[in-house]
Amino acid sequence: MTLITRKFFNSAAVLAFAALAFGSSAQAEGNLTVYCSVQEEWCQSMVNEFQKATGITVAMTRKSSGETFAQVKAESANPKGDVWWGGTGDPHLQAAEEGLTEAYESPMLAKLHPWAVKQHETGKGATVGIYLGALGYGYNSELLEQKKIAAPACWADLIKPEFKGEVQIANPNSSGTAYTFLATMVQILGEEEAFKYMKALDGNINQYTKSGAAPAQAAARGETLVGIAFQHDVITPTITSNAPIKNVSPCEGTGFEVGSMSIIKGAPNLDNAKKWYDWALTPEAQKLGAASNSYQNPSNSEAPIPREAPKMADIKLIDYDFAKFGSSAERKRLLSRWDAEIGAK
Ligand code: S7P
Repeated sequence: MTLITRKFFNSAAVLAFAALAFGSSAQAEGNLTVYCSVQEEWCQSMVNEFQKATGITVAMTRKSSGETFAQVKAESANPKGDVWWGGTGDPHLQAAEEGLTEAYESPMLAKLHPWAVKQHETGKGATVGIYLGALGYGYNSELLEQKKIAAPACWADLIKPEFKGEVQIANPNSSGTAYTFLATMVQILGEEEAFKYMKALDGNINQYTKSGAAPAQAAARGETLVGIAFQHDVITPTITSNAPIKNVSPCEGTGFEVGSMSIIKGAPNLDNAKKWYDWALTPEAQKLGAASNSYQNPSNSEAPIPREAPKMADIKLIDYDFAKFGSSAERKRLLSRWDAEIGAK
């Protein structure tokens, strides 16, 4: 063997050893398709860091929770996605009940807060909690002053005549945020009163958006006075661009989400899906939320709660019934009623 050939074989052996020992990202480790339902910046950062950590190549699509549920269902005969990461817990529970997602017992479960494990149990192992966030709304304080309207503090304020054309929310079919709002009002007021409230609110709505966070962003830009959204989405524009948007925790109390993750049944890359699942439950991965300006409470008990995050202990949270409002029958029924009485008008 010449010196050059020997050198080549030596360095090849070193490289092979390094790849085995450290899971070198230089080596192709296969692929993974992730359906992501949080904000694009956080989705991208998760993908980049996972690729660096594992060498697995990730194809990611960002869509709202209701839209992703519909896509996973539509593709169920020939699944294209491996993991659905993020988005409100109700449609993840519906997917679990309808057999669209796969049960998985991650070794990381032992590290999670009880509310995240409860989501896993409710979904019979086919989903898990990854973050917690409370619903609320934001108003643009400059517009409020210009329009000389008293600051709203309750859900009831949003149906007052002075808010006509001033409120924005997403459509609950596409958006997990807006479905959380619908289910929250049903739990606070009872179903009949809740639908009366939704009709009255409809008179004040200027636009039903596709994405749940869009109304908060629009309020921050002054395109609507009020945007109903998760409180962590309301505070982001103040932090990133000092926008004049004030966060409201409604006086009657409010619902919340257990943002979730599920492995898609029939995932073409099941082993890599499990690798993503385990990694996404580590404190290191969960810190990427706040680093990407998303301020939910993470599910790993060793992951820090971002100091900017709305304080859950200060919010009057209802005892949201995830088993009921995440069930297939209830979600379908409430959305059909909303379509018939509000959306179809
Ligand atoms: O922006 C983050 C977040 O609020 O978005 C998720 C949401 O379901 C996706 O938006 P849609 O309402 O459009 O479905 C939440 O889970 C998450 O906290």
